[in-house]
Amino acid sequence: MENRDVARILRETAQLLEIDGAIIGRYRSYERAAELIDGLPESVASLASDPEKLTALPGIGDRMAEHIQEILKTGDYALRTKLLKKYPHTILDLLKLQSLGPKKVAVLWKTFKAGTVEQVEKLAREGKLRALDGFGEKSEQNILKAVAVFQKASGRFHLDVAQRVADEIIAHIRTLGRQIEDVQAAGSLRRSKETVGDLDLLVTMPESRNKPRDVAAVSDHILAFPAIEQVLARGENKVSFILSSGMQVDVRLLPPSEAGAALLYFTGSKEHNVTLRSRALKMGFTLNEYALSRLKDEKPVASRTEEDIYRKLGLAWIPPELRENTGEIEAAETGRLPHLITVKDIRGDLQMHTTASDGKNSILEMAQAAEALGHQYIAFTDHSKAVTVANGLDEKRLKAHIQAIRAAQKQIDGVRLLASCEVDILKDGSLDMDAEVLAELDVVLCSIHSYMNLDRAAMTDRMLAALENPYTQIIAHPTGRILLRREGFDYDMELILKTAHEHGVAMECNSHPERLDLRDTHLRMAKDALVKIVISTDAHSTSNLSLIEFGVRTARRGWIEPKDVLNTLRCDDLLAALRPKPGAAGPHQAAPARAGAKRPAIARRKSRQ
Ligand code: DGT
Ligand code: CA
Ligand code: CA
Ligand code: ZN
Repeated sequence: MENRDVARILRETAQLLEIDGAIIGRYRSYERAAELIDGLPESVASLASDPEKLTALPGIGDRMAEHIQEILKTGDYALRTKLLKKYPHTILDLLKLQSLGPKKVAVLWKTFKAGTVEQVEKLAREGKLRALDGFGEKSEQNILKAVAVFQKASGRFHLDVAQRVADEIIAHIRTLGRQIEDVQAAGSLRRSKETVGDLDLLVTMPESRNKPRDVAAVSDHILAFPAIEQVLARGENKVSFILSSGMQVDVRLLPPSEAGAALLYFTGSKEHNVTLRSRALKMGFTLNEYALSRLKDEKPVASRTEEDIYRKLGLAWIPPELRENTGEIEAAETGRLPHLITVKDIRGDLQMHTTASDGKNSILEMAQAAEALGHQYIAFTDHSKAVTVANGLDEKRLKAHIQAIRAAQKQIDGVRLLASCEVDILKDGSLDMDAEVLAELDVVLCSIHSYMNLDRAAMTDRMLAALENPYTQIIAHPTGRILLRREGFDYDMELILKTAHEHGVAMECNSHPERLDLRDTHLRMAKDALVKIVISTDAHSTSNLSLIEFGVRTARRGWIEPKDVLNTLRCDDLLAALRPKPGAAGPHQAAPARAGAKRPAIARRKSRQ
């Protein structure tokens, strides 16, 4: 059990006790224990194996130590379970509403048995709260406002949205000019997590401008950002607010001497930080958001840059995307950190749509936009006929489309145009296109768009059948998830990856911010299974072509290196590395004569590099 789980159980017990009307001292002791355990550098589970170590912690007496042992042993706490028989778990959400403390929550429960945000919202709307003791018309209004903020703020945001908002706020803060030294994003955004809960921004103030007056001026400016709905906190070194979109933003103001320690701390992840802190302790240091310091005399030894701190801990600097405590610290210690892929390594885009199916732009428009981005090749992957809502192509229309792609190639020479199709994988795993037409394509991409709720066994069989089809070269958005909306398919990922490797089928990392599929952890599994990756945009318009950034950032979280990714290769090498088509000679088929013919424009591009 992790510290935070133990802390959560203790904290919830404290909150439930407070609602239940327990005496102050009683719930405070749970609250304090929760706080202590949350900030503990070592695992409370391992501490607890020696009971004396537990009671040696400040504020933990014999009784609390017993409670903690119970939680570690049973995974829960009897008093909490008992209180949850009396109150629904959702009552804890009410405490998150600004303007509702435990006393008022208790009144709402006693009077109306109201235990959810929705129930309280309804009561406030109907004007039923104003008559209660301690409430009034004004508090009804405040509750409705707080409910709106809660509903929006309880959500998470797609990575691209968070990045865009962060860029806007950072640009706003930068207009302060020399009043600040630097401003950057930390938190899950810097780690490129697929969704972001809130923004954590760090503003470094110049050494000479650290007086309260300067801090106040900077805070004033930050809080003048237009879209602010509610200011949550305004202190000496932090301002916090909620935007009208519901996104919360925490901005920390710091001196340059602490910038590295703060960046490290607020980038997280929490799990990475916890492990770093126990490493520091073992080496005779303490690590917090201000500095890495010597344990014996509290003398700071590193704080200005992250590199300094990692170095003092005997570690190489760790890219933020890897900071999830999944082996990156060991890798940094032994010089085995991966050389992560960057956007610059990408030479082409292997999934995009045109007006032939559901895209917004023509073949030529997409090609010109891709050329402007510096791509050397792109594959057109319009949908096949089963996807009727996307105006999918049947055999006849696909043949005509292939001809249109060949014709467009005559008008453009900076980028090689590959004929492909996003071929639907039907319910039984067969492909939605005749073999004869599949044979004509330069690349065959396959994906699922129907019967998404098959059970695990059926979905696994369906995927296996698709992989076994000799034409399948790439599986696009392999789990079909839509972030914040739809879970991915349920299938045996390990078996599918093993089979993909056996057949030489590559897996896509779809860059669309609503997909990011394969996801980080699956990408790492794929890499371990020696499955090749393709990072594509699935662009449905020219502007979507720049989404490749988010696929690359997700791939970095999956420890992916350029050598793992097929579209870091030059076009001919890519075509040779794809699964050989039926009838092609040898394990590494020569590119089809048509597509393999060297074009002078490509040769020129190559020689420029
Ligand atoms: P999010 O906002 O849910 O997408 O995820 P994060 O990782 O941005 O989390 P957030 O905003 O709660 O905190 C930002 C970073 O600050 C987090 O990654 C690590 C650090 N941090 C925050 N609270 C704690 C804590 O209680 N203990 C430790 N060790 N680190 C913390
Ligand atoms: Ca955050
Ligand atoms: Ca935060
Ligand atoms: Zn589409």
